[in-house]
Amino acid sequence: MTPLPNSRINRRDVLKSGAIAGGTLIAGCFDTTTNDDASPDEREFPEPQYGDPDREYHLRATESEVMVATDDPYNGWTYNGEYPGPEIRAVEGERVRVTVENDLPEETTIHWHGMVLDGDNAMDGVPGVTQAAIEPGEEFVYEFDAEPAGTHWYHSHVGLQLDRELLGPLIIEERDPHIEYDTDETLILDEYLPTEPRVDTSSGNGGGMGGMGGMGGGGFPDAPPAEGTLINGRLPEEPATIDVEEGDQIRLRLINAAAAATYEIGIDDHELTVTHTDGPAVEPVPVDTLEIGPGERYDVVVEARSPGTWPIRIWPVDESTSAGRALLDYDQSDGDGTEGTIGSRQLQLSDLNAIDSLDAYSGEPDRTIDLTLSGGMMGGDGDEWTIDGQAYPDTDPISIKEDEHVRFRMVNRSPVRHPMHLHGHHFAVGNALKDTVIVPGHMGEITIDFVAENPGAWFFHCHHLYHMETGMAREVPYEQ
Ligand SMILES: [Cu+2]
Repeated sequence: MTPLPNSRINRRDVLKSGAIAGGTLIAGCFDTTTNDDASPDEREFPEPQYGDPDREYHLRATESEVMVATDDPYNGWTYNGEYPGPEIRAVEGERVRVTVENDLPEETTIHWHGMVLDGDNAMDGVPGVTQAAIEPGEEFVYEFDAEPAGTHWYHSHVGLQLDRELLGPLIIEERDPHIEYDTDETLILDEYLPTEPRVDTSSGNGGGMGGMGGMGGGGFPDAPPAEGTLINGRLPEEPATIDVEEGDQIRLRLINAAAAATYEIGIDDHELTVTHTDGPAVEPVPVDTLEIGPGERYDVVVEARSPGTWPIRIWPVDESTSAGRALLDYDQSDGDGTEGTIGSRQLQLSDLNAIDSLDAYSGEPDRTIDLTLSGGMMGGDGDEWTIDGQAYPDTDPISIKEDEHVRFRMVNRSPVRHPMHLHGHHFAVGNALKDTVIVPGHMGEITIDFVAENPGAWFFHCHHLYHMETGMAREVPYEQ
């Protein structure tokens, strides 16, 4: 099934008109797991497979009050009334079952970000692609193998729900870690947005679109301005505290759950030794700071060798939003805050070297796909973010075949970062294995390589929620 030129199916128009498009045209665009004659509503989804789970969890998506600082509650949407949502934790290789109950006023799904879901495409949580969304009052049972190990997370994959606090940590413990540590703590980084999330086309906030010819003047879809930065759901006035003892090695699991912000993180007077990215292990590399984009995860080990109460600082890159803060609080400390300095060694992608072999990704690929990341002003309606000029859902699929070595060569013709995420696979980028990677703005180029070894219909998209929502996404189906 080669994509047919000039035969893009406008699914939005199909929906609008209520018409069912002709079978042959649809067959050219949708993958083989779907019904050839189906409108999106009638599409067939992969069949869920259930086994004998080792762990069971229950998540209820519900409207609830969120408290990020004393006396400052707002109405958000949460899992089980908690923000961040309850931790789901399992050991590598276990089978995990999560029953999701939808108590929201609209439909929802959950995506298990970082799980490759080998053979479990039906559990990927992409509405209209891998399942029909869960209607209000209904539930869906997800089940998956805890693979690969590492720091992952789960979140809603419907509309802008991620930015209403529908997210939580998903931690898969390694059976045989390549590093030693005494304790592990998860830090979830997020924007403080106490209002209903809406696509902002007013200002081009968050990246300075004005610098690009023809793209100034506002109107580019972006996130609404955040009112602060949260670490584990706390504003800096009442920060989350990590208790440590002198001499401990603390593994910090960093998850950027923000809808839009890329953050830089550093700890006063402490070094960060980077040990994992997006789950997979890397050769330990000491730095002072690192940048983490939406959807990305980094694990770092911090040696507690400087007693006191130190700020863990998170500051948004390229945005005027105020910084977030947590505390590293030593046992013997009197609790008074101490301030120090943060060095200038910033982690680079080229510093990352995967522990696992990258042999499968070496050599010439079987299929190379060039993808241009851009915005609608370059040729579309002006209110879209695009991949090769197309805005989802009015897009051709990127079809691949089982067992192929596939290469995506991305170039970013916009001035802002795009954290690109591929579902169902980890990919090699440089010498690392990741599932989300920032493509820098201003003609930044990133090449990823992956092996097509997990048949299904997968999603590939920018993890800036407002870029995804306004078009920067594609389906990646396996041809038969
Ligand atoms: Cu983007």
